[in-house]
Amino acid sequence: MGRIIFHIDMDAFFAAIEELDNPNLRGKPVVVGADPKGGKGRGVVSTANYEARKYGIRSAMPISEAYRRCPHAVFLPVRGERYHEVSRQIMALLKQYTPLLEPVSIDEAYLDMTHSPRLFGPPEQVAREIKKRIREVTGGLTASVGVAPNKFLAKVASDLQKPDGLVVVPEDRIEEFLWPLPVGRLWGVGERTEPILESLGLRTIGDVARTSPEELVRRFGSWGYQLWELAHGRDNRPVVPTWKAKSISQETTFERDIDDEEAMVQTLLYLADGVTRQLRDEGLRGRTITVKIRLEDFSTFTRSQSLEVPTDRFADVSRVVLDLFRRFDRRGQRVRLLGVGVSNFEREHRQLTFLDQLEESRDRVDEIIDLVRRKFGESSIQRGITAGRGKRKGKAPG
Ligand code: TTP
Ligand code: MG
Repeated sequence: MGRIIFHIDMDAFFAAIEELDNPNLRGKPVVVGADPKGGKGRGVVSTANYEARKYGIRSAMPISEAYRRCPHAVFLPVRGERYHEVSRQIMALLKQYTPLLEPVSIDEAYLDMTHSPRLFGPPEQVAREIKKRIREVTGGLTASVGVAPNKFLAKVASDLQKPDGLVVVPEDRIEEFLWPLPVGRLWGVGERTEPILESLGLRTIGDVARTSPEELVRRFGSWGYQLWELAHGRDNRPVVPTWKAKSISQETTFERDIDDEEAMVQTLLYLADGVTRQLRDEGLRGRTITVKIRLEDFSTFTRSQSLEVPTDRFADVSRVVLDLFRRFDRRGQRVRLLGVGVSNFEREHRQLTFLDQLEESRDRVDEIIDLVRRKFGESSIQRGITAGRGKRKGKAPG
């Protein structure tokens, strides 16, 4: 049997929270991000609600352009603390469905539901229940859910009927689902690659799947082979819960390649904030800080620096991030993507929840016993073969 992966992504997350906290905003175009200063502002859009998207306003677009497109929109500053509070509520809820939960960003996570005891009945039913529970715990936010045999397909599926969507891709209908979709749905294919693929006569994902992999490798290098695999709906990447992760990172691809240093700095700080919050939520501290930069010609660079002392502090990470970024010479090129990561964790500092630890030590009896003893005291558990022999303290059972 194949896997059952859920991808859950909140709808217009920051803007939806603003609407939740201020119902007067409903029905109006809402843009969350930098201050537009009457069209002269610098920086970018964090997100826009669906009303504002009708004007073509998108995440990571210059705020000045958003203002030009819709000057009468309600422009609001980012309230990070509040959004993270809601994010934590949602992640805690999702964790009740499986410990194999991989948060990808503030409003998005993969769940491997294959062996989840919560998966009674058809996955679609559980997906519906999750959507309903998210609405309840947040006080009214909607999520879109994709259910599929792997991460790539689940992510495509969750995006397909946004907002408030639910799309299930059964294992035996992958081609039927995937092949009619435009190439832009493939990972890494954006505004710039799409025309290149189209010039080769490749408009749909099915077109890519029917091209020879050699041809794609010749044009795009090893990425071409990945494209071909994805076009066949193949993706073996496991869902990696944070407690198993080697690094925590977040990245943003800009709607258009950007040249505005201020917007780059704003984005790096946003990413550093997200990554360090995630570290703290998980009780992790890392020594190595990495910045990822993809330029307009797709060349991709990473720059890392290690600290003496592992950290989970925004101040430490953002300082190194900005330093690495300022030392990077982009030779006048525009920036397409920015990422921030922290790795090289100091394991002793992990403060896992008891259930996490149990899950991590599945199949390892010794660790489980150690764990229970640490938690509930030496005499709380005995191995089968030694039970009854040791000196019992307290009341003997039965
Ligand atoms: P997304 O899930 O990409 O966007 P969204 O939830 O606003 O809308 P959608 O319904 O299409 O999922 O990102 C989640 C939040 O992250 C978003 O509300 C704001 C923030 N964000 C930024 O601040 N900058 C960015 O470039 C992006 C993409 C998101
Ligand atoms: Mg979202």
